[in-house]
Amino acid sequence: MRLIGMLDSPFVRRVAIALDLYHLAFERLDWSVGRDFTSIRRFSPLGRVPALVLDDGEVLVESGAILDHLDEQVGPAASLLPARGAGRRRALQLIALAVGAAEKGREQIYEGAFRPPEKRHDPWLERCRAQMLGALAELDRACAARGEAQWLVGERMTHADIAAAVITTFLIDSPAVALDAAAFPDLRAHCVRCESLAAFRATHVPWFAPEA
Ligand SMILES: N[C@@H](CCC(=O)N[C@@H](CS)C(=O)NCC(=O)O)C(=O)O
Repeated sequence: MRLIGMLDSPFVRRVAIALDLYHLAFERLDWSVGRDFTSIRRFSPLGRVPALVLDDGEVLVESGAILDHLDEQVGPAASLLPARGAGRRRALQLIALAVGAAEKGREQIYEGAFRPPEKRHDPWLERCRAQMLGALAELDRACAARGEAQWLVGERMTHADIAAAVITTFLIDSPAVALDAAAFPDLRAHCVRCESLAAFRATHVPWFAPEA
């Protein structure tokens, strides 16, 4: 398997962490969405990462769809997503909030990276920031509400824990967003704890600014 995309993308990173935790061998193509746009589009017509190229050449895109395939490969006992019921719904809800917050952060980053400064549209940036902060506040509440429990859903780490942690790191690291994580103390504590684990440490890279 080949995973296309750089690890400063939280979408790529959550797939890389799951591959590691699942002990699935893969090669990573460290392609930038700016510099390597043409190469990425040879595999993914959207020109987005992550894309996962399977051994038979099939290409999967969108982190959630890629993880769905990996979960199926490892089976329900090892899967990082509950198989059914309230736990699955809760995990998917938290993942949607985390991925949505990262997408709203991404919009703020791309405004500076891809649009000329004189065309910067502040109302759009403010809207994205408000949406991102709303989702983060909900994730912070979820982290607070679990009390003494180690993980956000059930007794084991799920994709929700991974997504919440990596998007928080992404939003803190990106200079265009520069999230003040002190505003979300329980989410920040969750992030710090996850980032201390080996699979997270192995995939944390310095911020790499996208270029047009
Ligand atoms: N919802 C998508 C988001 C993927 C995404 O936005 N990736 C960014 C990199 S952080 C990208 O490819 N951006 C290039 C572009 O959209 O032009 C996922 O979960 O995979």
